[in-house]
Amino acid sequence: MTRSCRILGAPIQEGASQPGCVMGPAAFRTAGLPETLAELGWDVTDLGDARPRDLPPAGEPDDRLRNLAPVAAWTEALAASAHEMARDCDLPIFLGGDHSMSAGTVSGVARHAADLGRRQFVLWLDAHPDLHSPGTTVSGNLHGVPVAYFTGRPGFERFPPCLAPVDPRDLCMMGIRSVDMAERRLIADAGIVTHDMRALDENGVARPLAAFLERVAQANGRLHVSLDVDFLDPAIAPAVGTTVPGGATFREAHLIMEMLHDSGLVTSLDLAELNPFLDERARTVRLMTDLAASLFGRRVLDRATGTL
Ligand code: NNH
Ligand code: MN
Ligand code: MN
Ligand code: MN
Repeated sequence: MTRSCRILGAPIQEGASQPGCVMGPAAFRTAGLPETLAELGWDVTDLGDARPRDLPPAGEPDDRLRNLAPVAAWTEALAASAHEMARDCDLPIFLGGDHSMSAGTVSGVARHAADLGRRQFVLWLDAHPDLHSPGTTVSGNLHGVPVAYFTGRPGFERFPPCLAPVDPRDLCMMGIRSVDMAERRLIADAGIVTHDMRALDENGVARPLAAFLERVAQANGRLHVSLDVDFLDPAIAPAVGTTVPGGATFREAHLIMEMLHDSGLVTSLDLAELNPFLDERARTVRLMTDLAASLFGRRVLDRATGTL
């Protein structure tokens, strides 16, 4: 049976410190992402780009939190779209856009899981845990807060209410290697399963991921995957404002996507933080598109028969 995918651009850049993520959705389309997924046998509909109905102007120079009003407006708009898209297709994709987009996308898909009486799991692939609250962020950049928002942490009074918070125990983080003090405490206190880069060096990606997927399957959960470009090593993925050395390799990232495909568990995907202004001959957007293709079923050899 043909599976359906809807694609929505989320050209938000107000959550990041540097401009450029606004060009992310256009770069993914230029790289042929919708066509690539269609060639893999998916029924693909590109819904174009989202935009909040009333988008407050960026910049509040007196405020410690950069662009709070526009990020809150984007959160509301993306949550509404994500809720509908989760209902209307098998696997919605959200093309970022900086990672503040995920406050909206994850809270929206989690609402649909709650409608179905199912648990929403989240695989967070990132150099950063993005667990700050407006009260703890040091940088004031709101791409550092989406996980705290969609897990229902306090301090988000100026955001729309998070209607179906994700249980922090249903989160799994991989690739983490830049953690601020407040986030460190929260990871320990909330019991968030976190495979930092050292853990991946020691254990590889396959075992920790298989264990998490087993938990999702046992719970009959739905699974959202949020892929931040800076999960990848900057040597292979330079198009991101917050590069951190020592990230995932090409094969580690593809293996994760291949295993996710084979699990059949993924119900939504974010491609976040692509800043095409910082790319080199489109290598990052091509790699991100190829990773999405692996998650949607592209493979080297058929695992069952060993033939091409
Ligand atoms: N923790 C830092 C901050 O709050 C970095 C967040 N930047 C990201 N997150 N790119 O993925 O500013
Ligand atoms: Mn992030
Ligand atoms: Mn619903
Ligand atoms: Mn990051």
